[in-house]
Amino acid sequence: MAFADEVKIVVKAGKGGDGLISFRRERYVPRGGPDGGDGGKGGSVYLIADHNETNLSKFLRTRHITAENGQNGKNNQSAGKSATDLVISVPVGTQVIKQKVSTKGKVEEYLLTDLDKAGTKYLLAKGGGGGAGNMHFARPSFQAPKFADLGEAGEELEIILRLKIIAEVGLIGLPNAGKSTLLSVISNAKPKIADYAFTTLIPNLGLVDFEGKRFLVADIPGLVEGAHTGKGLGISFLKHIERTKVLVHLVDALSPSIKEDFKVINNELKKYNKNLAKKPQIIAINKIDAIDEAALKVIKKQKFGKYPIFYISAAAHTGLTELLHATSKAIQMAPKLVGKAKVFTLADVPTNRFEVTKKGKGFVVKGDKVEKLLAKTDIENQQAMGRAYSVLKRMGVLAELKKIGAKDEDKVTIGTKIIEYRVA
Ligand SMILES: Nc1nc2c(ncn2[C@@H]2O[C@H](COP(=O)(O)OP(=O)(O)OP(=O)(O)O)[C@@H](O)[C@H]2O)c(=O)[nH]1
Ligand SMILES: [Mg+2]
Repeated sequence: MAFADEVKIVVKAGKGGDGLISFRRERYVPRGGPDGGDGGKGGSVYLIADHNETNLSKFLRTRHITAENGQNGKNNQSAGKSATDLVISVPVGTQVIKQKVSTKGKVEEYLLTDLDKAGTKYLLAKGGGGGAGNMHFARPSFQAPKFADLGEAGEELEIILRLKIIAEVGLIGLPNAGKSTLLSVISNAKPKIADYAFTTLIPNLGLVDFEGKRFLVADIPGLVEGAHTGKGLGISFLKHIERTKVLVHLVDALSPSIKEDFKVINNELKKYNKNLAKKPQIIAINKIDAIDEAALKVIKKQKFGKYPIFYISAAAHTGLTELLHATSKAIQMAPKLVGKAKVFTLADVPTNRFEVTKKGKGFVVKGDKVEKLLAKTDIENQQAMGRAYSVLKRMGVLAELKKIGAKDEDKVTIGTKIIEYRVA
């Protein structure tokens, strides 16, 4: 089963349909008025947090997400059809991140949203508005407008989706301790179980329904001594316990070194992030069905610091009610996770900003997005320029130019192109 907790995707919202240039044709009416309808809206792209999604692997196949364009306006004053919006479900805990590479090559990250609650919807890329048809432009003095507005381009961006699973409980322990077995017994998850290490290769999620309380448990596989240096499955999955409230630490009762096993895992946690090691932990010594009374007695003499301990058999379902009870209680007692990351809007990301300056008699506008816009605009084509001006207006470029003194027909340099300032 594929698993992905970080993907880079390209999202393109639909273009608005163009307004139509058309004139009524009726019998006995030689020159009908303009009847070109408006273009429909382009489809927007939304993300929605959904508990049924467990990871981001579906984006490995579809890295490009494109919403449909709105239809062009029709004659007889009919509007073109608007495109349907795309609503894409992602796991709860998906963060939307915009990366910006600075001129020195440093990657800066801007968190745009954290979809940390099921049902939360986020507008990722807005569809373009439809252009107005020529029916709107008739005036008593101007009865045959032979132009219409073009549809707006849809927003387009490259974005990182990064999943930090949100589960109340993280299930940790050495390989083969019985984590998957326990998860399969207490939750709706059906993970693979086998008598060898590294059976589980991806974090499994299970929903527990216990005494009227429901909570998510994440099985974090592949932790071994040296995980922080890349051994086992490394620490790539440890980020998925950062947002858990309680850790259930499974220890194999058949191991000759129970206490060592326990320390190994906690050391790895500490080395990854001190705060992980500070999370409330509940110890569950598993497989007690497979040892005799005397051995159990010896085990029970061992202390594990301040942590509460339960002696269970996941396979024989022994001691599970007590364990779940303590876990459920610990979730309620757990401190609220603090330190919410600062959330930015796309406008905060430098790529989308621009700078205007005065230079000699003219002006200069700098900024990736503005320069890209002009690069793809045929400045000899009036209509294309019309669109460019409307985008420049929407971005606030024209207003900024005006502020620093730009007047009609002043020269404005944007990238390699020189255009004229036009009153917004
Ligand atoms: N006797 C006994 N065996 C158990 C118990 N729980 C799990 N096992 C066995 O221990 C082995 C490992 O169980 P898993 O649940 O796959 O262990 P895991 O911790 O998920 O292992 P990895 O996915 O490899 O990290 C399997 O053969 C299970 O049948 C138990 O309570 N008693
Ligand atoms: Mg497993």
